[in-house]
Amino acid sequence: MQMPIIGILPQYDMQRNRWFLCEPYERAVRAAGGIPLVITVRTQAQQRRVLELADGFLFPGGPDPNPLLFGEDVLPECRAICAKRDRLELSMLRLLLEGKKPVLGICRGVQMMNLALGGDLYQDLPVGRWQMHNQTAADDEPTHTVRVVKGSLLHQLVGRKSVAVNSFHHQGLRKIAKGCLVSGRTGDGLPEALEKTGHPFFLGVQWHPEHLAARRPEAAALFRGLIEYC
Ligand SMILES: [Mn+2]
Repeated sequence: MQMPIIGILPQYDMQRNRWFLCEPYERAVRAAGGIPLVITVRTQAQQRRVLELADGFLFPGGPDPNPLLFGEDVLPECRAICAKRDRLELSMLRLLLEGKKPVLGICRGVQMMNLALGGDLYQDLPVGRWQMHNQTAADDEPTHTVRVVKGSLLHQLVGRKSVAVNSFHHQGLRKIAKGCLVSGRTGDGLPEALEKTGHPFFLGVQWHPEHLAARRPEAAALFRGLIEYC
């Protein structure tokens, strides 16, 4: 499809009550040939209408999903929670699971995908037990590797057994939702990529390819894949 419309779920500034979107997401979508369309609608009828309108969807990074969503009380290690985003994104993901339109989730995005399908999260990845996942290095500096499962969608897109990625998360995928494949993991076994089997393109990654896409073809490939599957 020529110039597909990519519906992007926005971020939310809770101090100023503003929806916003960090530029690298929309830049990466445009560079891959898509037209970014930021979605803030909230009723389910409005969401269904937007679902018809957009050809593919992007769920970006953000604060911690509320652990109550997977039946756990909030631990002290859990950080900011944005109920507005939790509600909108879960609802949109559930609607998207009924169809076959391509969906790419980034960081919080992959966590919400796992929750929407019935999985859960570690509320915190303590340093010492896990390798460093909340880097202080620059946004576009890879700091850990992810081993890619042969034959997965991720493997098809990046074309390699391992990718070097950046990492800005302190939570992680714990119980993996039924019907999903962990297509990328770190050396210490943390899931970093999730795909839904039987869906042409329902892929989430725990890293931030939008910061890497300008210089690294294997990061740009995720956005190109999203556009190509539209
Ligand atoms: Mn990581």
